[in-house]
Amino acid sequence: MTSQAPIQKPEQRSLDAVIVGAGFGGLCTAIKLREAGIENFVILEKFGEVGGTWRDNTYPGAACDVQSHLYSFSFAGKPDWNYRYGGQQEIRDYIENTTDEYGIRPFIRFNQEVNGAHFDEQRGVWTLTTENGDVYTTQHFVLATGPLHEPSYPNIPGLDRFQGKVFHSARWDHDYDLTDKNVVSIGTGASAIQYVPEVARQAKKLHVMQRTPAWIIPRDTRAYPAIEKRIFRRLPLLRKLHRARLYWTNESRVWPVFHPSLAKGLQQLTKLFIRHQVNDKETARKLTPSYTMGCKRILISNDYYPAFNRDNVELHTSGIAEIRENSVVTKDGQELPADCIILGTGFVVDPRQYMRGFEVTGVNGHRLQDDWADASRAYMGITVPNYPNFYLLVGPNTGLGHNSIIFMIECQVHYIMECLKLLRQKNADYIDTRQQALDEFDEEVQNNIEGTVWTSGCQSWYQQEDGRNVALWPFSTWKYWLRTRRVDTSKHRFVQCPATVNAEAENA
Ligand code: N01
Repeated sequence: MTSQAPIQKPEQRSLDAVIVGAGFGGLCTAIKLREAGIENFVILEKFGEVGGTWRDNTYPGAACDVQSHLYSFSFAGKPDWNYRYGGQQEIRDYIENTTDEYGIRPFIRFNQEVNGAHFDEQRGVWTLTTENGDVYTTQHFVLATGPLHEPSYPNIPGLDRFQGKVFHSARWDHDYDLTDKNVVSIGTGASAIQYVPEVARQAKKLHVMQRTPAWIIPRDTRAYPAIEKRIFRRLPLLRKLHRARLYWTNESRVWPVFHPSLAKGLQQLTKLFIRHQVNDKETARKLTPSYTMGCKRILISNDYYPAFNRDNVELHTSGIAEIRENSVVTKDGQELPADCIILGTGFVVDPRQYMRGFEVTGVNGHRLQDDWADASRAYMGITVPNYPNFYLLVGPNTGLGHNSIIFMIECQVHYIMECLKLLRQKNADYIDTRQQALDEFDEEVQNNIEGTVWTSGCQSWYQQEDGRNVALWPFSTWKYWLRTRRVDTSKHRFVQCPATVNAEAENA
């Protein structure tokens, strides 16, 4: 062999990358891999279609609370969004069309639920196994499942005895006709406040079980007229300016997060909105939160509060004592007849829980479940020490309450592509983040969370049970953009695995 010959790896890797999940994150990664000339990858998707949360959440009234021109890829603008806030079907269509437009569908293996991933440091490869027994080996492993995919089912006494229909908001049963039914809806988060007005229009009686009210502000929605769509199509620069304006408007909403006194001011205005929208004073009082606005996610709706002016809608706040065969019993002693119970009870958002059936092992026998035993942590929310070439999308502390998560996903995918570039430049097999880098990053993030509105005294899915916020990015999003432009090489190790070192020695 001459020194010019390509280096033969002793073991061929089957794939350059495996992406788990075909939602926005998986799709973005796939598009950017192809742009970089990498075609030897697959996306493993648990279900039979793309779309992630926008495939699963089909409940009536489902829509995004981030403006469509911003809740879409910067590189795949859509000039003809129908509404400022896209509905579920329009967003799902966007994802499906983008998948086809960028030729991603042939790379997707549907109905492949991954249940394990193991890193072999000798060969520098990940081996992923699936529920149907398939095995994939790959150099890079991107986990793009996101935190909002596993429905959270409440542990309410008697729920399993209920004889009527039960379904979760993310598993809506469209074959079940709610017309003239007695319906009990549990939860008053982002999903419930969207379907409650729709269900109220159909059901004979709707009982809304509220544990904690949400702060809900008006939805500044509007339809884009045909002329505006034409302008956006012909003059993409104007569409981009529109997108930029939406981005900066949303970004300004980060201020109340850091200055809870500002949030308290906004809260006074929202109280007026509630009083204006709800006829009954006592109901309005019960719908008004007692925690500082922004501590839990701020919701937007114009038709949730008015739903309580209907004769067939009743708000219950005492809590649920038990569920019987055909009724729900409240803690203040009312027995509510029920044909159907809708669980608007959110998602299992803690990676330690939603990854419990998914064993991930890194170098030196590290198990992600052990390393995350007290909390999930990732450098920039993307990489984890001892798990080389493993990347998370919308990982710990990179969620948002005030702007578009697609912006964060694009930053993360850019960062991953930078890692891949660096590995090639350094002729290394894997990149492994230094523990110190993660510790410092984590400390910075957690310190910045202190004193924000999120720590002002409420319980939300942003926190794990000990109160630690594991979900949100506590800075402006443009700072995240800046910090993910380049990979700081001092924070990582670039490693040639023994097999490559030996092969190079033989080739020399
Ligand atoms: O879930 P949630 P979601 N007994 O966790 C209550 C995104 N999203 O599906 O507040 C009684 O917010 C719980 O009560 P409490 C968005 O990021 C976006 O609505 O914990 N009640 C709460 O009221 C969002 O934040 C969009 O006291 C129980 C509700 O159930 C995230 O998804 C639309 C209970 C759960 O609310 C999750 O939203 C939809 C129990 N045992 C979703 N357990 C848009 O873009 C829970 N609850 C518009």
